[in-house]
Amino acid sequence: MQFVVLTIFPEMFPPFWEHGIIRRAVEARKIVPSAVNIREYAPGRHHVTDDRPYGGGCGMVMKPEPLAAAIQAARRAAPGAKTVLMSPQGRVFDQTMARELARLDGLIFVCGRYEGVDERVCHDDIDAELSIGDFVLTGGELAAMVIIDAVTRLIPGVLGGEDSAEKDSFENGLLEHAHFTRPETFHGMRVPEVLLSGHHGRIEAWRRENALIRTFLKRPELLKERPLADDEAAVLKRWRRDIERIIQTQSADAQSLDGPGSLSGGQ
Ligand code: 4FV
Repeated sequence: MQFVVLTIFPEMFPPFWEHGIIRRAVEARKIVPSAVNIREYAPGRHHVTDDRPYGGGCGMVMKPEPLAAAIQAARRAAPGAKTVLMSPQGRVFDQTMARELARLDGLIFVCGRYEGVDERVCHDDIDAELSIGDFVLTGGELAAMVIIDAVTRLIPGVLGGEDSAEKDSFENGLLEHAHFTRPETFHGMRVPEVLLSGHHGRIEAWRRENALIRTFLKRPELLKERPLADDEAAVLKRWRRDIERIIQTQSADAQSLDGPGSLSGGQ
């Protein structure tokens, strides 16, 4: 998969793709990334890429001509690639979109700076606007890195056997189960016994239940849309029974405590 990043700070990217799994993907030619300086497409001695906003106001806007020329050149270098602008107005990136993008031949990232880019670039040269979240960055570069990272690890063969995307959070709409490694006891906290049992069936059941409870406790909204598998429904029913039993015993104790003849003598 080809990644072409259009930015006025191309030097930000090599440190990113020269480390870890992304570096391995480059060496295995699973991805072919390049960062291009938009200034190279800005005429004149100063290669100006920004100018004051029409209508006044603070900040600067990125000029359309250098961007359009840089995009045309990138499209020649990466035929079939989708051109995406990183902007807070874009569709918010998530794991579902990461899976979609990982199926493409390539992506051309337009990284804005200042107040943003001239709107006419969006009209002619941009296939989609993407956002990594409802907050404002100083530039689109970090957003491009986030997307390159999340997409690259989904390209078949990038993640070795030891770490597979199948078990990812959000992969099956749930958060991932808890992870433990040596030592067995840390700060008095022991690793759940079942994980030491070597009993793969019980371990797998524990991990599914643990993923369900973590999702229920941390991101309950994720469960709302998601159909429940039979074993998950069984787990939730068992919890509900346990919770109801606790409530019953608690209220029974409370009555025994408060009722006539109780310690409090029913005051
Ligand atoms: C952003 C985001 C983002 C807006 C103006 C760059 C900045 C500046 N990009 N997701 N959130 N971009 O804040 O993608 O040009």
